[in-house]
Amino acid sequence: MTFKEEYQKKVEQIEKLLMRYCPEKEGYQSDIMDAMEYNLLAGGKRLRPMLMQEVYHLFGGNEELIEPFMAAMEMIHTYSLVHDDLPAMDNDDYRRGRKTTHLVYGEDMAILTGDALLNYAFETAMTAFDLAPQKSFVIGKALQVLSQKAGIYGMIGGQVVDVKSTGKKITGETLDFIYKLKTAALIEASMVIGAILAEASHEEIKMVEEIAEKIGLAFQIQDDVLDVESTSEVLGKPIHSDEKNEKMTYVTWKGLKEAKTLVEELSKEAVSMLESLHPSDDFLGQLLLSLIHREK
Ligand code: GRG
Repeated sequence: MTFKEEYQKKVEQIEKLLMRYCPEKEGYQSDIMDAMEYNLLAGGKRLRPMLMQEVYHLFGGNEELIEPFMAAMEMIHTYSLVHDDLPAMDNDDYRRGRKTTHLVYGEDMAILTGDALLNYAFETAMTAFDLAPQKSFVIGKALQVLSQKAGIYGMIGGQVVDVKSTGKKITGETLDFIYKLKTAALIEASMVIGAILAEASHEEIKMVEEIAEKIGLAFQIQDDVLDVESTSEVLGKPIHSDEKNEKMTYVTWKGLKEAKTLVEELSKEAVSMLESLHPSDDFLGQLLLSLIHREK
């Protein structure tokens, strides 16, 4: 099987898993389940759950308890997209090739959909206690990482500085802070949770976090590159959104060529660190390298 075929197969497996973890549309509040599903099953690269699963396997994990965490991670990522698209934030009309939630369900429901996805992510992750009660300690540790990396010391913290910096000239240091928190934190959480649940050692978990930080930074810089180089048809969301929102990016800071070089350097550093940790994992290494030239 080629890398592309293997990737596609894994995406399909993750989509089936997400379908299983979508809440039933029932009760007077069924509109919220409908809006959650509209977003969760809208496609997307499924990168975060895939990274989590690959790292889990890398350290020998082979149990079901990873699944609720994979679903929870995609729910948190999806909530952040729903809220980021709101009129009060980026005010975007398209996401993953579909009309954004506030345009389909109204702004009030879009706020609630983000809230619901965030809360349901934790309800979902905590079902791991029922699947593997004997692993309660590592499940608790994984929940700690999930909440911290999504919160004020992670993604939300990064988004706060991003919002506050809009239209302002910021330093490269501030830009790095934003990228490490806004984007890298969830990628770190995904990979670290895979390692924690597979009971990797403390040193291994630290190394995975460092690898993930590099990947997260490279991923955001590539997002900046795509915002100026791609098309809205390929991306499924508007292009030139950074310019519209008056945001400084790596492309405006360093220029397109240097931004691309940095994506490549950071990704290759991450892969060589991964090889020193586990020389044999072909798919994960290829997945990380494929992100350098990703087109969406
Ligand atoms: C609103 C609390 C709050 C946070 C929003 C993560 C974020 C912060 C906003 C989303 C917009 C954005 C540019 C985020 C940076 C990370 C990023 C590039 C997200 C898009 O992730 P992909 O490319 O999306 O993995 P798919 O659709 O493929 O899952």
